[in-house]
Amino acid sequence: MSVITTHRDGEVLVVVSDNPPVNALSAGVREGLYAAIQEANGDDTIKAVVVRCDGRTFFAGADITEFGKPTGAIGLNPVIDAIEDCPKPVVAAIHGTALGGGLEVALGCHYRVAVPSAKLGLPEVKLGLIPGAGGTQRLPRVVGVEAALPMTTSGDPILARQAEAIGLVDKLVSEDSLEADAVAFARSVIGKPQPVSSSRTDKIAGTDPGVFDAFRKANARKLKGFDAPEAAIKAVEIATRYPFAEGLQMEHDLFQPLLAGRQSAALRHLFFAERAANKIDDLPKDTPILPVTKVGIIGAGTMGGGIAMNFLSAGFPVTMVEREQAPLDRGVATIRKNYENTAAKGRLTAEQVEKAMGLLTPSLNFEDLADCDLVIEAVFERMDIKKDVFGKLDGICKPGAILATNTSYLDINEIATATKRPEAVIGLHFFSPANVMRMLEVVRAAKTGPSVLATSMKIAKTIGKVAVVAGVCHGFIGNRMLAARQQQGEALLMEGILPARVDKVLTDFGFPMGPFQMSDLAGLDIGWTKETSDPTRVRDVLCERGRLGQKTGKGFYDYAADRTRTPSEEVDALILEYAEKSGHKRDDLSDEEILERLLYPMINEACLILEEGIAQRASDIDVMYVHGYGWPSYTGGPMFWASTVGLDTIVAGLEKYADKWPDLKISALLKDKAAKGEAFA
Ligand code: T1G
Repeated sequence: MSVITTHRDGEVLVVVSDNPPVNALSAGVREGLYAAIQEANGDDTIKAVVVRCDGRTFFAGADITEFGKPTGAIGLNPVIDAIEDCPKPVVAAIHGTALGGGLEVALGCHYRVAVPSAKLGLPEVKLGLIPGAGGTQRLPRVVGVEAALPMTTSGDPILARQAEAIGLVDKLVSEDSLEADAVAFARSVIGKPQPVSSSRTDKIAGTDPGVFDAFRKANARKLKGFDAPEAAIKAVEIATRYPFAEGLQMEHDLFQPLLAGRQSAALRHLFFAERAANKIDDLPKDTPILPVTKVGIIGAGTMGGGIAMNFLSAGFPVTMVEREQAPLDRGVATIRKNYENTAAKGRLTAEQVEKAMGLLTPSLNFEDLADCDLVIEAVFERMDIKKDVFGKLDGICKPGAILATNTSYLDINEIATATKRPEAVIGLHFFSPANVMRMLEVVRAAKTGPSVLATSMKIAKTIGKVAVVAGVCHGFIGNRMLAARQQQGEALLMEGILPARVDKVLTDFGFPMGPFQMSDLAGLDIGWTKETSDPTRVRDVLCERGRLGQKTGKGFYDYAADRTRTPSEEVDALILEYAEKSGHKRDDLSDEEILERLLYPMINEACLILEEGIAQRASDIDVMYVHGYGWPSYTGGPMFWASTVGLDTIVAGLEKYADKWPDLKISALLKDKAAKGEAFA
């Protein structure tokens, strides 16, 4: 059965693609589209053409699985040229997502109609690419530079209504009669002069050449380190300065090096890694999913409130429980403030804010959690407190309820012993700020039931999270690897390497912040108490001096009222004093050596995590670090990056610095793969 079929509706030829799951523009689709246009050209009884897709979406782009594997089939550019050159009006009928090559096909069409729920975008930059089939040349000609620049450089799709407003969509049609409405629209334009995107100049004439540098400056922070967005800006500028044919060639010349480059390999790796992370090897596909309609959150603090927002935004009623009225009121007010801030940026309507807030039921009474299908606790990170909470939940919650802990490192097997239903207990480790960070570490305990696990993974996707499954150990996957980096960070202090230098090495690598900026943000006193303070550790001494981080205006750094940070003379002097006293040889380390000291132990810890079966696969660890800890996505994540460095180089580095981490055990898996010249990706 061909993936492309055609049928007539009177004088209109309807071309239909049926290439699940997302109508990717694979070889058969391209060949079929081309043949359909030839059919239209050769039959005088055909006066117009409609192109649409069966299934859940319009073409969602080129077939990423075909990249690097020449298919011998016709390319996308000639297909789009054939559409555009067709002497009869061709109408794209869009539902779902018209993305990448899919939107480029639609731009080759003379008209575009869409259902209101459709989205349109050029997400190629998210794969380290730019549109490679004329998108950077046609889009500005249709919508202008001001709209084309953000679409091509962010890769974020726009809603059909927004697309109609900028002229990308000609008409919004009914959700229930897309084909019929598209055919009617096609009939209405028969015989009229048909717009050809590549020939239009009205939207780009007189473009101010300064707009491109202004856009670069305004987006410098967001685009830092990525190659593709700069290429996209260049390509859009080319569209305003060169004839279409030349521009198309120049777009190709910008596209090819990106396709062959490491950043695109890394980002394509992450694209498939994110989807692989959803798959749990030992969980049958038909594992029953438990019903979740009502959610309970215990704790209205930063984490509890942020977690609650995920469910409120997804339309779940949430009961949020605190012990006292004041923190409960603060928690509710913070949720409202966060929503109103988002609305002020135009990303939510006032009605949506009220709808979300209307789903929230604040409470001081644990009993109000009795009818929740999922309860998530976000109370203090102390085992005794967690076990007390789970003991209460065990007695209150209905049978079949999922009892989740947001702990970031505590032993969930032990927490489960506080209940008579360990099969209902699971870890849902959100990352702060929980309403923003996409990562969700789903921690399966020894007795977590299969349906509880499967339901948690489904819920993660429903609330827009990227989920990675972890086993139980101290710190699970993410924080266990982070501890390895933090330990080395502190060791570097003892060698007289100051916080600002350590942090800069990591921000230059591409992290949003380094270990000491992170400590100041999270608070130095996590896990610290006066009674157990260790005067030989810089962090403990800072806590003793009340330097707890941003929240006290000083930590490793000093902070102004607007939270801008400056190195602290007091702290730097203390560090140098400790370095002297500690007797550590004060090496004059290069930035490269500092980077190796910080990252190589993380790779080793990741390999130990894989050996112990705490993580299912190496690519899960890449997904975890990119979405949970800001590891620069254009390097592919820690395991992909380590593979590009060379696992033998990593092992040699670990051995070279062996005296710096006396208790380090080099992973047998890492050594074995290094010896065999293998990689993780
Ligand atoms: N090619 C091949 N497979 C794809 C694919 C694609 N473009 N998009 C999705 N899949 C697979 C995916 O791996 C998964 O497989 C299944 O479809 C469902 O995907 C020339 C060069 C469309 C919004 O970047 O954003 O066009 O795991 O789980 O959550 O200029 O898929 O089931 O085996 O993500 O409903 C540009 C990428 C390509 C769009 C649907 N297009 N896709 O999300 O399902 S480059 C993209 C998405 C290009 C041109 C350039 C999303 C989605 P499996 P899913 P979803």
